[in-house]
Amino acid sequence: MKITSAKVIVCSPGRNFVTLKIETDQGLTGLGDASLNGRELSVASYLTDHVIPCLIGRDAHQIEDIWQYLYRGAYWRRGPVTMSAISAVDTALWDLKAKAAGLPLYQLLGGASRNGVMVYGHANGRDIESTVQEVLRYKAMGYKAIRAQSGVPGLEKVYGVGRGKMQYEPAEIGLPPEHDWDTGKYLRHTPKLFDAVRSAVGDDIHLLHDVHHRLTPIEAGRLGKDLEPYRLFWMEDATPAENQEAFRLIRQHTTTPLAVGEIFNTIWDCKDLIENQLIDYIRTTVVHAGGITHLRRIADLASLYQVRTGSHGATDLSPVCMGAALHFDLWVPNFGIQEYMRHSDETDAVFPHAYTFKDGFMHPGEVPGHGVTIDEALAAKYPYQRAYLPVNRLQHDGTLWHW
Ligand code: CS2
Ligand code: MG
Repeated sequence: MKITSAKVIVCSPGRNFVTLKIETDQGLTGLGDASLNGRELSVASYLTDHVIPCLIGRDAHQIEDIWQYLYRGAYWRRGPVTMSAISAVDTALWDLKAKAAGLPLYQLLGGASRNGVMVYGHANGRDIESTVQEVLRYKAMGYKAIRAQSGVPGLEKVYGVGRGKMQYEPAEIGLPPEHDWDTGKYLRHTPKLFDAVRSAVGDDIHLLHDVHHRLTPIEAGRLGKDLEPYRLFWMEDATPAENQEAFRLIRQHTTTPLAVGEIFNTIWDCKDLIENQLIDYIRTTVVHAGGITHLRRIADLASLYQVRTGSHGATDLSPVCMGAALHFDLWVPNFGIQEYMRHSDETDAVFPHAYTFKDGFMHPGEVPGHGVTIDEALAAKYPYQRAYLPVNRLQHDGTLWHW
């Protein structure tokens, strides 16, 4: 099955997405997500200007050889732009191979290991009371796992508090919005949030929280200890993870499970965390960590240390990524949970898909491939608009902090 052409589709149905479409001499097409929030055009160019010319004429069935060609052959290895481009090619090739076989993608990986994929929803609010109400609303929708994020008294804007819609999208058109940050206010507030949420929602709902890289290791240890009475499913991105060793300090102070990895793009970013059992869930994704091919390697390493998967699934990862991720999730033996931040209606219309949600679980569907397509005519009606993620500055002195 020869690759005859490939193209990049950039569109913005409510937010920016980059999609790679590969066509073959057997009339089959494959899709891969290449969206990198705030740096979309870099990946689009990497694919169009540097990758696609090398794909034409290759055998689409040679997924591994093409992966190695793009990874080792680039000389300049790793990084979010390079790996998002490789991920998109890999995902499109797995889509093609499954279509050629007439099978849903999960069957090529090893078949279903579970009945469905447990996902978590995103409850957020300006204050504790509104967040509690949102958590109860998600419980009523059937979610078994719910992430809770709230505004912090004394801070105007914080990560995770949306603009009142089901889909939380932090990127804004124009230059990066600047948020104030104060760790003390956050550390005093968050245990109160979970005291109220756990009391309201009961013991059977899994509760999650995203610290979003904003604490030092010892502060993360303190928060993890303060949250122990509320038995979180995980505390995510507790501290910036370039220094994987930093998680050892957190581990020394708390038994609250730790999740990290949505911004990782290869196994090398998490090798030490996993081998030293410094985390409990690895959040790497199909779109940013080398596609299905590399994500399987990460999951297999994690399984040796009882680390489970918990892939990122925010609105800035397209339905193409979500579809492929659900096939991966249905198969992977050491599955933990899948993030599911619902996309907008415009996005869902541009990306028709076979996956479904019911009572807190999702299924990728049974159609050949990963089950997600793109309506190119509709996509063309939503042109790209440059948008940026926010930055944080410390409220007391303006130091540029972690957002
Ligand atoms: C967050 C994301 O969903 C999450 O866990 O960390 O919303 C993240 O902020 C965005 O994906 C950044 O583009
Ligand atoms: Mg996160």
